[in-house]
Amino acid sequence: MIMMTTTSSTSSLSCSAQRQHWLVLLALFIFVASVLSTESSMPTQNMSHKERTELKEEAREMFYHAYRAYMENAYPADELMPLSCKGRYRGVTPSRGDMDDILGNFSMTLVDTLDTLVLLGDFAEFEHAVKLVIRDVQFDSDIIVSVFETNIRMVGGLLSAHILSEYLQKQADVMHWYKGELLEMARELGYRLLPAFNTSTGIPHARVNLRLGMKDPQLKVSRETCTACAGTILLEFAALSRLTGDPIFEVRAHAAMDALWKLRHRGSDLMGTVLNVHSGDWVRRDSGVGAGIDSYYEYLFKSYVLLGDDKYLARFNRHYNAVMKYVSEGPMLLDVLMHRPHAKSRNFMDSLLAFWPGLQVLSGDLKPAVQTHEMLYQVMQMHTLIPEAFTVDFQIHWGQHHLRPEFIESTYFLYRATGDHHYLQVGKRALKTLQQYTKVACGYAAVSDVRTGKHDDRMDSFVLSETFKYLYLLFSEPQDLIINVDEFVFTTEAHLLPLSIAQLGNSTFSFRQSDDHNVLDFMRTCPSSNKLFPEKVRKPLRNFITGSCPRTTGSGSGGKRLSALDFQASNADHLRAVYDMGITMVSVGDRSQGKAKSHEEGEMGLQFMQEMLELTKLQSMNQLAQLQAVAFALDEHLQDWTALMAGPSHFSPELIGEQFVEGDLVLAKPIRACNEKLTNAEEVKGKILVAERGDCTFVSKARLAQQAGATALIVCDNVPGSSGETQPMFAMSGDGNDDVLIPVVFMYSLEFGKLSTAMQRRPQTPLRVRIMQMVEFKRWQLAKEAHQNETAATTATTQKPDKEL
Ligand code: DMJ
Repeated sequence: MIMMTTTSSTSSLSCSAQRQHWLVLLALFIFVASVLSTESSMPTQNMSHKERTELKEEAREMFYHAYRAYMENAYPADELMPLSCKGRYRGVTPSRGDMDDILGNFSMTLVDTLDTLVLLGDFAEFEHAVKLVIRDVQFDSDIIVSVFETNIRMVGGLLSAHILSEYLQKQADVMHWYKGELLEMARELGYRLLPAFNTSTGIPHARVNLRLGMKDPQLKVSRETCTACAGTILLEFAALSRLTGDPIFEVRAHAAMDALWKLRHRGSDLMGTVLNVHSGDWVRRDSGVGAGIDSYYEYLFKSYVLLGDDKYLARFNRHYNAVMKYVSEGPMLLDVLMHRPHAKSRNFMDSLLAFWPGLQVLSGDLKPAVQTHEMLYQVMQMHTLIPEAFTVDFQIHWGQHHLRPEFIESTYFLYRATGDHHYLQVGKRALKTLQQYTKVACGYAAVSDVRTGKHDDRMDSFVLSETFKYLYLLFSEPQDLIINVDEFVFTTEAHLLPLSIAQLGNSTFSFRQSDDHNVLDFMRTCPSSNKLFPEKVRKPLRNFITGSCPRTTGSGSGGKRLSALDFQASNADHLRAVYDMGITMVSVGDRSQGKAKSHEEGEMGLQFMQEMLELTKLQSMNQLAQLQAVAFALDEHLQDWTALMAGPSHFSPELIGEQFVEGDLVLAKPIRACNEKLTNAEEVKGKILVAERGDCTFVSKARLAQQAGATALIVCDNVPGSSGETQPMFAMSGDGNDDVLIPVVFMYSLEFGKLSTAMQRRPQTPLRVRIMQMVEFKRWQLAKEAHQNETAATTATTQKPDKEL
């Protein structure tokens, strides 16, 4: 899944100007922490065997409720639409855009689900389903599909079903008619994906036409893919090669992994999220462990486990250390820029990263796994279902819930590693919540917004292949399962590939299994509950979320939130509002308690407090993002300046430290700056150009501005009402080329509206602005104020003797 910024057509260039004030403090502030511990730290109660068995059976029923709904109402479609209670077919059901690249009209949900039937011990249904797949599923369709999704869901599903069919033949004396048909289907599908690997880097295209390969005219412009998309191939392709004896798949997948490894940032060891498959240039340099990257890291580690090649462990360790150094912040995992790893690139986390604790468990790093899992559990309790994305203060960023497996997957691995019944209780809560909020008459429905609980007509195939599988596994005991899951690697889609695949070897692949890294031993070295006490790790985090300061959308009285910049200490309403926020202002009346000696010293005290507050703000800004500022003077004499928040870009030079660009503003004509030339190019020379978002890429607007001789470009949003106060600021992506030499910044509509109002106020005089780092603007202001205060103090002292005389 790649996150993209979107454009829409309307424009908003005006909004009432609002004067911003720096904080003026009239009393000494004492902050009263309003963080109260609400939960006791009682250790988790053990779950009885009876309850655990009941939950296991409930998980099984959940699976069948969804499976039957699909088989009876949707099969042979790829997915069930649980609200319409019918199948979703590519080219027939109204398109959802790129999201439909998952669908290939190849009965995806059934193929994805086959091995879950075996884990549930339902051999009869498994046999029936395998026969259906062999009879009905075909791949010769003129359809463009996602290479990544087709690999993990279809190739992985077919392979694990093949492996389990042969296993059942031997162990359960069934399916004697089976002659490897599923493996042949996997091989055929593998061949249909191969044309995507014909790139100069060896990194596969994101999409391929099942029948025409890359010859589909729609794929002519294809060049961008995500790191996870290209780096989540090897497990399935290696298994395919080892099982069929045809090395091509494994060779191609190794080459893709090698090419990706070369693209890591040599300084930080981090990867970006989107890249160009031909040039190998990064298109998005955001680096985290969630959407766009997640399973690349997972496959490095699991390739080592499955294939025994030490190089993958070494690579995983390099990336892992980098992630723990730059991305991990306590229990949180926050994206940074791969080339500027100390700069956070966004202030929200997506739900896909919930797989990370499970991977940490497998790699043996249990403590941070326990911590991140605990944070996610609290997010779940706070919003009932984990939203698709949530902010650093745990508010909803994207409200959808797609019934994803990642959190339950990590819960399962943590339980296996620790034996701590807390994880059974977490699983119970997750299960009951799914029952209460997502079960519908025809299966289980995703939720379009966890705030309203409104259902979405969508049940992805991973609900059956992963979500219910991990739930069932969590509550089952080894004797409940026909296979020993410890002898298998779970792919990213939870398909089972046996560790014994390594022994099959491959004629073209040099396979080394060193004594130092015995795979089975390694898999079993996870610390056990005897040595580690997850309760102790979780306990300090119990109130992690309740103890943070959630972003409020309105004041207690229902009005707009009072921001620090608007605060006026002489305003009684503001004083009441800060009091309501838990800030107590105490007027100290007794010298023994620290009363200022004189009015002047009181003033100094106030200044000191003000500086402290400013410094705190500066620090948090530094941490959050490399925020840019578009500053302009509020008066004609350029004395009183204010700054508006703006976002940087990945493709233009950064303004660092004291660097700034100052100039008069001029609006692009046409305003979107997407044509070949600006009609007011002459006027633009030497000025700061403003263009509106939309119709073409950010970087092409930048090139046009540069061509016309602008000294900088401000891109303003085209979504009315958008603001950096309510949505995260981001860095604009480029196309991997470094030809833009002027600074380019982005402003949301509300912020730009203030600039626009200032321009309109004096239509005859061009508005002069300064683009710089926000943190530098604050420093500049502080220095200016300090200088003014100093001058005022000197004047006062020189006047004093006269007065006293
Ligand atoms: C699944 O298809 C896989 O787990 C993939 O790696 C990530 N996304 C979905 C589930 O959320």
